[in-house]
Amino acid sequence: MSQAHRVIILNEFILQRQTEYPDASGELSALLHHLGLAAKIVNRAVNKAGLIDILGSVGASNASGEDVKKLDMFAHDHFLNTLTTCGQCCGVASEESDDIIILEDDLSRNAKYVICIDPLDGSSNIDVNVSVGTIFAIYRRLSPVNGPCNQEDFLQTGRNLVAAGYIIYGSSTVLVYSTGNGVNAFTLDPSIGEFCLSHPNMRIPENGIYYSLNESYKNYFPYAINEFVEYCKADDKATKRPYSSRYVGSMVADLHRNLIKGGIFLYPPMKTHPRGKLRMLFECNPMAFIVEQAGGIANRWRKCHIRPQT
Ligand code: P6P
Repeated sequence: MSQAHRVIILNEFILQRQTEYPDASGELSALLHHLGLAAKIVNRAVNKAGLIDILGSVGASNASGEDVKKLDMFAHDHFLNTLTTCGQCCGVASEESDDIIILEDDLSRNAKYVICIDPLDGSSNIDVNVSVGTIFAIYRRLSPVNGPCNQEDFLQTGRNLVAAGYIIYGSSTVLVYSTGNGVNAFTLDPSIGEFCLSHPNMRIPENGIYYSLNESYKNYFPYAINEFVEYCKADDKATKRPYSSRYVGSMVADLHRNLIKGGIFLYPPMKTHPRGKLRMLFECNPMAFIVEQAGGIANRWRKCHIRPQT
């Protein structure tokens, strides 16, 4: 088979990239491999969600006050189980867990990485068969090895990220990640059960037509945001803009589209949420890392200036 058509599977790619770092120990490679393994298990459940008793709510809410779906907890349990047994991280912060999960076994307590994970982002879309995703962020621990990790290990700036990525469970299941040297995406081939390199060295297009935000909050947005949206909608003949609105309500799906087609995704702060809704640890930091690694720009809204609507 010609080199051009040879399939490169995730684990092969991870190991190939590891050779670029002579002093790499292989721990990060093993961690990424195990995330891919857990993703396959969650993917199988997401694809069967309508057939097995896994839809609907567990009747509880998470630390963010969001209704926890059964599939949220399934994803949390499987990613946590994989991360606990792989011995490559000393702790996990999950959006579905109120506290950090400290891994104390001999192997894990010596591991040098911690991971923040949103096991199933966009879960409000699960019951209506819209794409959802897992988001992960990997940091080097600040606490000394051979002891328990602590909160400071997780509360790091996004600039300290060692790696980040997401898995989108949609019409196909795609794992997208970066270790700081570009972004690569792998599409799951169910016939062989492997994530195969499908989008090498992803770059956000210079120009994109999509603007993506939940316009129902228009009356709560900063004035400048509404000005921007009106600019995109301007429809007089002379200045017809080529823009189009797309909003899934699942950050992974909205950002994955923009990564491939170009465009802007916004979740502005609002009068009701002056610091915005998206979680810094589980959504903003990892997704901003991916966007910037793909040549895009990511920005956190510092202050919420609400000018009176004229
Ligand atoms: P809204 C999902 O709950 C999420 O955190 C992101 O994935 C998504 O972009 C956003 O919230 C959707 O929020 O308020 O538009 O439903």
